[in-house]
Amino acid sequence: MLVYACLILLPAAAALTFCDKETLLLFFDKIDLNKNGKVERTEADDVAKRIDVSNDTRITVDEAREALSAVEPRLKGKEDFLFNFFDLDKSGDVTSADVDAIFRLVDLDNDGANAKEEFLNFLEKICIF
Ligand SMILES: *[C@@H]1O[C@H](CO)[C@@H](O)[C@H](O)[C@H]1NC(C)=O
Ligand SMILES: [Ca+2]
Ligand SMILES: [Ca+2]
Ligand SMILES: [Ca+2]
Repeated sequence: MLVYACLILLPAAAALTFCDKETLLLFFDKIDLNKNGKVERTEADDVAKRIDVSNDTRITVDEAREALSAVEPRLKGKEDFLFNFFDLDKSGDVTSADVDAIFRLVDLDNDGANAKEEFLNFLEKICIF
């Protein structure tokens, strides 16, 4: 009952999904550029800009395949998983709308940053491991 109550608070786009937790946490640590244990919006936007090779403010799956492993070599081969995970609205590209949605879902204390604990909490709700 409690689990059900949590799930209906999430938008359909963030429905239960298979997750590679190790990859997600590796990526989280990589986006946390100043290593304070939280992903601030500016950090998320900076990393998104690096992956957005064409500079059109949207990340395509081709750009993810091309540029993600430059952010962190160990993410090689995980590009499609990460792309699909973060394309929350399933529009076929990762945009600021997806990043907005992630922050709304993860940043429960509303301080403008996704703390690692908040991120883990989010994964517990939506991931099948
Ligand atoms: C995108 O922006 C970066 C940084 O400003 C620049 O180095 C790069 O050449 C730009 N790429 C394109 C395709 O315009
Ligand atoms: Ca940080
Ligand atoms: Ca999207
Ligand atoms: Ca927070």
